[in-house]
Amino acid sequence: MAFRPSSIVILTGAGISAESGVATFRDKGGIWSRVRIEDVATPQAFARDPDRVHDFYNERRAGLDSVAPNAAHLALARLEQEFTGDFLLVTQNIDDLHERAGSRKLIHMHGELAKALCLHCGQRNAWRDEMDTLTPCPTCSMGGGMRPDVVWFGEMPYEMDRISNRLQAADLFVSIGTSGTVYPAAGFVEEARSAGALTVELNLEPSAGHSHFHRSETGTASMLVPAFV
Ligand code: BJW
Repeated sequence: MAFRPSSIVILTGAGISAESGVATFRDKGGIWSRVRIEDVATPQAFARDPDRVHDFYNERRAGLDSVAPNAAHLALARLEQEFTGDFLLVTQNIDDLHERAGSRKLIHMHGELAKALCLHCGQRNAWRDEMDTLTPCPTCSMGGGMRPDVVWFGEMPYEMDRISNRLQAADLFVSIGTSGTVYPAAGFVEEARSAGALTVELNLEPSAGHSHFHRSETGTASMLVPAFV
C-alpha cells in the first residue's frame, strides 16, 4: 500500500539554491573558503568590526537581484499547494527564493537577508538596500544599532519551539541540500525519526548525518526534488 503522509516537514539548506547561482558554504570554493566564520558570522565579529560584517551581507543582499528560484524551489511550492495535510518548510537559507517560488508555510530559522533588525528597539524591517554602522532605524530613528536579521554562530535560531512541535508530529521528514554540520538543524533528522517519521535525504553527496536517514538519494536538487514531489 502506498505511504500517504499526513504531516510533512522539509528542511532545506544552501544546496537547494546552488543551481540558482547562490553560493553554498562548505563546498569547494564555498563562502567559508573565502571568508572566516569568526570574521563575519558571530556576534563578536559584528561588535569588533561592524563595517566588515555589513560589507559581507550588503554584497550577498545585492546578489539576490540577479538570482531566481529553480525547479527544486518551485516543486516544493507546488507540494505545499497540493498537499492536504500539515506542511512546514524550514529553511536554513537567508535568501528569499522559496518565497519567490510561492512557498508560504515557511520558517527562516537562520533569518533573512532581506530584513534588518534594530538592536535598540528590537524591530524587524524589510531591507533591500545597503546598511552601515550609521544607518538609522526606520522605526526608532536611532543610528548604530542596525544589523542584518540573520542568526550567527552562538545565537539561538528562530522559532525552535514551533519547529520541534512539527518534527514531533511529522510522519515524513525530508532534508534537501544541507551538509548536516550545523546544529540544531543537523539534529532534526534524529528528532523526527525517533518520533516515528520516515526520513529522506536529497543531496549532492551523502551528508554528515546520512546514516540517520531511512533513504538517502544523491544528485542535484533540481533533478531530485521535482521527481520526489
Ligand atoms: C547540493 C547542490 C545541489 C550543493 N543540489 N545539493 C562547538 C563550538 C561552538 C558552537 C557549536 C559547537 N558545536 C555545536 C555548536 C553550535 C553551532 C554549530 O552547529 N556549530 C557547528 C559548525 C559545529 N550552532 C550554532 O551556533 C547555532 N545556534 C545554536 O546552536 O544556538 C544554541 C544556543 C545559543 C545560545 C545559547 C545557548 C544555546 C546557530 C547556527 C547559525 C548558522 N549560521 C549560518 C550563517 C547564517 C547567515 C548567513 O547565511 O550568513 O547559517 S552558518 C551557515 O551554515 C548558514 C547555513 O544556514 C548553515 C548550514 O549550511 P548548509 O545549508 O548545510 O550549507 P553547506 O554549504 O554546509 O552544505 C551545502 C550542501 O548542499 C552540501 O552537502 C552539498 O553537497 C550540497 N549541494 N550543491 C543538492 N545542486
